[in-house]
Amino acid sequence: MLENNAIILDLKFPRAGIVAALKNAFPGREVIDMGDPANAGRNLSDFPYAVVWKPDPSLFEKAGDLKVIFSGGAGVDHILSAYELPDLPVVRFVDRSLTDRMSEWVVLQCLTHLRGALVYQRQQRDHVWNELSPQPEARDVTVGVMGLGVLGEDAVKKLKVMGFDVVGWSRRKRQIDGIETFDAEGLDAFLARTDILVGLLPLTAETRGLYGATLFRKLRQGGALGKPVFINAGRGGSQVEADIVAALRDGVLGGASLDVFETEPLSADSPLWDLDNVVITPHAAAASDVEALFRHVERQIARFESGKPLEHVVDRAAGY
Ligand code: NDP
Ligand code: OXD
Repeated sequence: MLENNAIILDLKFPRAGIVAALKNAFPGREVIDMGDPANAGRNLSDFPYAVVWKPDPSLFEKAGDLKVIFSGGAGVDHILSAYELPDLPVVRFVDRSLTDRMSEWVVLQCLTHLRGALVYQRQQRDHVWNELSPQPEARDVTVGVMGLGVLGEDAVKKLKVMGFDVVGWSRRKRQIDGIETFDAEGLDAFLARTDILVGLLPLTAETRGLYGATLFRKLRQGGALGKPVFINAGRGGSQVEADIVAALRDGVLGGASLDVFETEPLSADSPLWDLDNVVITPHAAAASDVEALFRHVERQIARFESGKPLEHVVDRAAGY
């Protein structure tokens, strides 16, 4: 057992959820909640654990004796890319509720584009009764998922249950029952099969700016939806928004659903807001449930303090 077993929290999440979840979390440990103004200026130099989401830039300098850093979300780009991090284990958040929510969002967006929901919404607003025909079935449409990690693997399985033809792409070749998979080398073949592209990649040096004009032109044209659709809930830094807008205007893409953006919040003057065939959600595809996050941190600290290996440790070289 460490002499000081306290936890620093620096989570830029809604306060009410944090305060409520803290009532029953971390028994027997001091929690220094940096969201509480009473802790401003507190000496953080000898605390072993930090749980962070977009932390204050000076946190890692001030907390010089950390042993483990816990990310408040599944993605870790908010810490890996922004700070000179000490060489410590970074544990990311992996949780059933987060995974389920992401798959709900992905399936919803694929069905939205499959069933012409945006067109029907406009028609309803204009009091127009007009059936879109022909209506393709899910089995006529290939959804290609980029990123087959915790979230991508769950999403491909649930898309399959909905009847879609599903293919997947990841850095290393993955085996998933019933899903044709491609590795990094197979990108062009994967894109040529894909009618609806779903991005569930982490943001790393390799994935930055990946979803741009060159990639969109490689997607299948003339499939059951006519034009390909781009859906992204990974990270906005992987997409080039000017290219998305141009591809939608030029008919290279037929639609898009975006939960993440190059800069968040999305600027009020972005042309994306006003394109008919675009769904925008405010980085809300799969929010972290704070109670579940604290339970996950408690489990990992218990492992760490009893000498067991931590789970979900980020590969710092790969960046995710
Ligand atoms: P994982 O680390 O479990 O999976 C990442 C996947 O991406 C792996 O399959 C990995 O390949 C693949 N990958 C990484 N880099 C490359 C690359 N250069 N080329 C090809 N494939 C690559 O992450 P999760 O599934 O848990 O989460 C994915 C991302 O989703 C998070 O990093 C976060 O950015 C985002 N997210 C967004 C949320 C939202 O609300 N919008 C909520 C939660 C997460 P391999 O299998 O070979 O390692
Ligand atoms: C995450 C996110 O990474 O919410 O968990 O984006």
